Amino acid sequence: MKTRAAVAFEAKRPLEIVEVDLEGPRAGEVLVEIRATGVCHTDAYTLDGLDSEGLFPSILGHEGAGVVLEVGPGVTSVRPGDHVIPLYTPECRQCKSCLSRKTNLCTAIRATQGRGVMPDGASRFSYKGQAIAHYMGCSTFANHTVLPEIAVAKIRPDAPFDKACYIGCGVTTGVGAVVNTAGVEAGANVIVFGLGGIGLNVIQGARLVGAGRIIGVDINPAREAWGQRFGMTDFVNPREVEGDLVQHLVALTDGGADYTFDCTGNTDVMRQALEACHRGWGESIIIGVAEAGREIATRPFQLVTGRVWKGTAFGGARGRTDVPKIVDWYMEGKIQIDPMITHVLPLERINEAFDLMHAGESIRSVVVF
Ligand code: NAD
Ligand code: AHE
Ligand code: ZN
Repeated sequence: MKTRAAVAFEAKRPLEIVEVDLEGPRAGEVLVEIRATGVCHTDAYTLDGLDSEGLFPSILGHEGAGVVLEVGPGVTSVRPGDHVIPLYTPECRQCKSCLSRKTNLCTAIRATQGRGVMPDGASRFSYKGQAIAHYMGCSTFANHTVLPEIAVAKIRPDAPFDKACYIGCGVTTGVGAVVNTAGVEAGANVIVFGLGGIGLNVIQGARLVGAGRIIGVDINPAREAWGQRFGMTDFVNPREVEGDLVQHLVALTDGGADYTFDCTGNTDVMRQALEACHRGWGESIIIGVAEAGREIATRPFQLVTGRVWKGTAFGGARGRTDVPKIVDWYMEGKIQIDPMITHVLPLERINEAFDLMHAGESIRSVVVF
């Protein structure tokens, strides 16, 4: 079939809206009509050529929601008409990782996903006879995409696509980092570095679990009001702090935070986040994705004295199990999504979503088909 897609033909070049060819689902696969997709900073990072796994040409996008149109042989868990969210972290429930119960990082199809192809080693997308790579196993910047059955979460049909799509990455990542990865307790003090599409969800997750002080740190002063809307109790703009930022945060939290979260992708900020943790028990969770070649550093003494450095992907969520529950939380009013979606654009204007993000003007842009 033919479908409309925003194709990344080259790094650092705007996406081009073209009609691409898409092969139908093979065994264990589903064809999904994407109705809406968010634009996450990770899409921008790959488009900017900063992703060591970045492939071109490719169809980016990993934060979508849509409807199953067709299923391949052997598919049993979804059928045509089902509403689904594509999962860049699938859940096969059979691999060593899924069975370990220690991680959400299913390994069933990670190798082919990283090479931009389906599990059989081939792409389903092409343009003028040339293969186009899938992205993070999702490629939601296309009106139709093919996904392995294990990489779709079936969701309730009354959830609006233009909001539910954000649960495909940002909401689940931020809220899940608090609930699943850190396990923040009621009353704990939390510092969130970077109050964008992910960081604000960390803040609302911290409020959800009853955290004590929730301190937001951002170089964009406009983010103070945003943080307050979702439960932030204090705001720190590093550019307005006299002296050392870490010392300032440690003083503010009576010796350091119980939990800190990096939602910037900046490795210098990751170090600050670790060192702003309380001696003896503070845990710092890396969410941000750093540019290829960057490394983190700290004095080992920071860990010897009890601080813990962790990371999280997709908020530690097991997609097919947890995503439908997060959709329920949204539909029941336990978490907010609508106010964070600052811009809604047609596919033809998708490049504006990247401009708005880089200018610090959007929290989340959603593209509707
Ligand atoms: P965003 O652009 O919406 O937000 C980033 C925020 O960080 C902005 O508010 C910006 O002003 C702030 N910031 C930048 N530099 C800063 C600094 N030095 N100090 C303090 N604040 C600073 O991006 P996003 O969509 O929220 O994504 C955030 C990061 O999380 C990205 O690196 C993205 O790739 C990553 N991410 C990771 C996962 C995961 O599963 N681990 C999932 C989604 C996104
Ligand atoms: N391709 C990058 C890694 C990018 C990365 O860490 N991605 C996160 C999700 S970001 C969503 O916005 C993730 O899920 N990581 C686990 C995994 O298996 O990719 C690189 O550095 O090569
Ligand atoms: Zn993302």
